[in-house]
Amino acid sequence: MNRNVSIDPAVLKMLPVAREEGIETAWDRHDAQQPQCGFGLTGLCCRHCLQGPCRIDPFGDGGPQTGICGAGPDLFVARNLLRQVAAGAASHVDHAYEAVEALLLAAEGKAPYELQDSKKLRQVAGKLGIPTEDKDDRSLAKELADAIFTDFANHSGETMHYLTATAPAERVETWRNLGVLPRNPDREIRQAMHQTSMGMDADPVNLILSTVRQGLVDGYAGLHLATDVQDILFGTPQPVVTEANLGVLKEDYVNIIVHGHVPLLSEKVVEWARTLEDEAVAAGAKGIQLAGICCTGNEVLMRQGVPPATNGLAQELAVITGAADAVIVDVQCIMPSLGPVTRCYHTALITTMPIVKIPGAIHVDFTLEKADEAAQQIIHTAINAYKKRDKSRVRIPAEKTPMIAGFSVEAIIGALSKVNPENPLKPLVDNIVAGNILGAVGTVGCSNSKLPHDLLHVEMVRELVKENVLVVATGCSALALAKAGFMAPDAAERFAGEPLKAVLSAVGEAAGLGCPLPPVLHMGSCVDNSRIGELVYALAAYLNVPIKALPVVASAPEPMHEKALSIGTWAVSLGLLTHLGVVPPVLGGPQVTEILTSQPVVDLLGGRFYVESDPHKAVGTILEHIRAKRSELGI
Ligand code: BF8
Ligand code: SF4
Repeated sequence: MNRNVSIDPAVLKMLPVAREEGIETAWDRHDAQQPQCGFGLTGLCCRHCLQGPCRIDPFGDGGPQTGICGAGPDLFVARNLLRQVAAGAASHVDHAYEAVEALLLAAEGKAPYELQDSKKLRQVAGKLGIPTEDKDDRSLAKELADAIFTDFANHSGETMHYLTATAPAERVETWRNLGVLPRNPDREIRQAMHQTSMGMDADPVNLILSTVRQGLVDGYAGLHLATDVQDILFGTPQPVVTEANLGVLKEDYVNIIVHGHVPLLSEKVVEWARTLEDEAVAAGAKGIQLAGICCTGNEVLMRQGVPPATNGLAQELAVITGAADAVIVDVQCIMPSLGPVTRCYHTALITTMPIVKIPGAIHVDFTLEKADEAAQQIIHTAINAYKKRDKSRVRIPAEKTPMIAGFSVEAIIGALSKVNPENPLKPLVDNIVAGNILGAVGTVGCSNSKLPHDLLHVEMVRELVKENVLVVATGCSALALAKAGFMAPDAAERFAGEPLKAVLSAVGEAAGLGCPLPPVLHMGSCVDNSRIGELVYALAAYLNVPIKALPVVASAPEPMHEKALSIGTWAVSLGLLTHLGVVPPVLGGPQVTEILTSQPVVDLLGGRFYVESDPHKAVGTILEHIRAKRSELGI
């Protein structure tokens, strides 16, 4: 493993420890996979029926050009892509569905969750047209949950209500004209599986339109829905100060790591860790140190100030510190390798969901009704594991970086309203018009073993903020940027161009933050890309232009998960230039690649995909796009 694997100093310290301990990591397994299969990489492998696998020769030099059924390269690629995007959407929709179930049970008093944000409850109910006056929170929450469930039961053929209630009218019209509006999220995901099975759709263009529809399913029945409901249940984030990276683990504490995506469990773990701290002290520890990995980590970071241990690709290293007493996982982005790696240590790996079991893990059945019992059992298991910790194997790297998170749209508007109470967006827009803020980029998504870990996130953002581009971040991208110091109190001073720095200082001071706003605002987990959406809708509405006219770009510098593809598809469908630093498996289909990355999709949706793995070139194109949009707007 001689390549540049990561720029995170904690990772670079931990990898030799892993080697010393004889433990394989994702980077070792990445190397063992080389060279990866060219058919798979280009999307030219089909296993959609038992006559296959069929493969198409990507170079056209004599090998087969169709599968056994006659499917050609663009059809292979379009079908595979639709399945991937549908899988990404399914992940987010399943997540959101559980949050709505929790909302309903909380409203009925059948599950131990509060409705923490009455204002958000009323706002979300209001957008769905539910009258809110003279209703207590519980009955309104029940009505809201029922109204949301009607989308999932919708057999009318009408568009999903949550989408029309949330998305800008201009977008809804565009999508209506293309015939891509989703009806019932479950029905659309089912149909995508049907449409891509053997002997079905043979038209790559029609399959791409269905892919766009899946992007909308993800955006509205996944991202927006999950964020809205989670804010109602757990509160809308406000700025919190903490630290990021493996150094947040503490030698003399019971270290409990929450990992996965859905805060229904992790919020309870945080609550009970605080309540049962005395038991940890009785076991000889100084207390309980909580830490997060991946997006459930982001959820409890945003609302509870729990420090993130690291991002997805480095998850095994948190265990290899020898100091993780329990790793509690719910769903998504959980490497199966955590089973064998935790078995090398005293670490209790605790699975909690019926659809995520890992051989060797302790399974604590998490149900909404008995959430408190499950969380208590988990904390007890962690404290017991702590008692078995081998102190001689503890190797916590010192790295940790101060950070500010918690920038929901409400928090951003709250800070701006200290500058202009009547019209909070005005200072932001005025500074964009004046060029103090050149534009905005949302950096989102994962880390990917194909690239040096964190490098693209960090190098791109370093250049962007120097060029006075305001960055908003979510997911593992946000965690990479936090670790690298872009969310620290001194980040504006260290990284931002002078005009941007002046704006961030003025807002930070007015908002009483005690420091400038960081040039990278942490907006939350991957479902919280909905928050970036809300901000973009608000800017477009303020300027009275379509989203595609804004000097705004989306970027997933190191995408890994299928969810990154479905979020990216949603971003393109909003009208945004959407950068990917890793090429998805589409290059084997020239027509599909052309449609997704060039004028045809710009004509239809206003946005397009743009793939570039060189961070400097990517920033060049992004800045060019932002400047072009500015000049089209006449600013
Ligand atoms: O939902 S960024 S590796 S943790 S998929 Fe997973 Fe990717 Fe991280 Fe968050 Ni998002
Ligand atoms: Fe081959 Fe067609 Fe079956 Fe795919 S669906 S495996 S291309 S025969």
